[in-house]
Amino acid sequence: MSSLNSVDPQIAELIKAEERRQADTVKLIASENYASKAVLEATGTVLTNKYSEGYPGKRYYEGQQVIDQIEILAIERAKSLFGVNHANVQPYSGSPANLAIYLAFLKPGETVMGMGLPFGGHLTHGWSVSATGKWFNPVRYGVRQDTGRVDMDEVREIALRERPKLIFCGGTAIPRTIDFPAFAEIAREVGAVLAADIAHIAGLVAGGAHPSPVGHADVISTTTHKTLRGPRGAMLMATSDEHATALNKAVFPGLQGGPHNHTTAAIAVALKEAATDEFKDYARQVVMNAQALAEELSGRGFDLVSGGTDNHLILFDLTPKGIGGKPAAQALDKAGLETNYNSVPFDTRKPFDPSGIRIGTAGVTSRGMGVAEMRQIGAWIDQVVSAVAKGEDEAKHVITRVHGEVTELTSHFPAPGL
Ligand code: DSN
Repeated sequence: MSSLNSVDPQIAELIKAEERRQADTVKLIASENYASKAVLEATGTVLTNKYSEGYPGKRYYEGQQVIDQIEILAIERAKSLFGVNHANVQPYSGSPANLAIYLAFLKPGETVMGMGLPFGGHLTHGWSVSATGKWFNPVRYGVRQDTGRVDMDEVREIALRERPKLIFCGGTAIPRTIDFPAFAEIAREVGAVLAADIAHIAGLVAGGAHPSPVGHADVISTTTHKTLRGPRGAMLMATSDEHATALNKAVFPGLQGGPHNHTTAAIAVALKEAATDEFKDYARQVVMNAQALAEELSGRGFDLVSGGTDNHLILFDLTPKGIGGKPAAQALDKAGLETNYNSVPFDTRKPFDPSGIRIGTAGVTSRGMGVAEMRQIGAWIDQVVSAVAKGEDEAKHVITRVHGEVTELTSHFPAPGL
């Protein structure tokens, strides 16, 4: 970063500080990962200088000789990796990608059915504070209180009653396998478009560690930076020409201007990496690690939503531990264990001070950590949470000790890209 160091040493120092923080921390945020050095290099290039409104072969600016090739490579790699006929790699991130689905298939005021945010859905699946909840008519499904899992009979009942034009499956805090065939059957029965939001599990789908929505969902939306381990970005995929045309028009000119070509190139790189056998092993290990960590936490008295996990994600309710999710997450962060506080289904507390914590194993698995390290991390989470529930003095001592142990562990597992 020699130029950055001399032009803007303040920003250069802050970037270095963030890199050190990422290196020394156990990243347990379920939606984050470490992009490879190759992905990072592609994002920091002259591609950022170019405007390319339109699509390959049909642009509104000249000078697309190289950009077209890059975007075509990204599209072809997405199609081959996920087994779809069409891919749009231009959405700036997950929320714009999902908004494009609305623009493609719904008129304002029409009905969308999605999982409620506190049950694990996403804001853009029709939650009230989102444009998607304000401009459309949202109806919601959740999970059963006794199992913590989606009840497909209930989903069908709501769909038959409300007749949504669009159904979203998938979300941001779902620890269990998404039943794409069952959602597809319901969508067909009520004549709705089925959108599978696989943002969290895209890497697992690509690596064969979660069933694919292809052949079931009409459209698939994903971010590219979670388990897929690419740059911040998103993609929309479809099998039929008709859906693909509608999505393309919705992304551009419907919602966006020029695509971020540096991101497109980095997406292409990440898709190439995700097509390797090594990535398949990674995806399998992410799930094995999550299951080991879930078992450790469960054995230590943590109340896991749905009792465990099938994917990379674990959501737990701290009510039995006598502490809220927020103070627990803040204490864990001080100890070098990075998580996020999160609502749990049927939460009685507010979203900014909820009962739960959400964690995931995508990042730690990218660093090469395995089951033994997951058991250690589970023990640290328990020690910090139990200490902070007892009071500040006890917590200080434990946080200092765990922080030292975390730094020692992370020094043996260098993170990709750092
Ligand atoms: N922020 C993402 C997540 O953490 O799941 C969703 O937008």
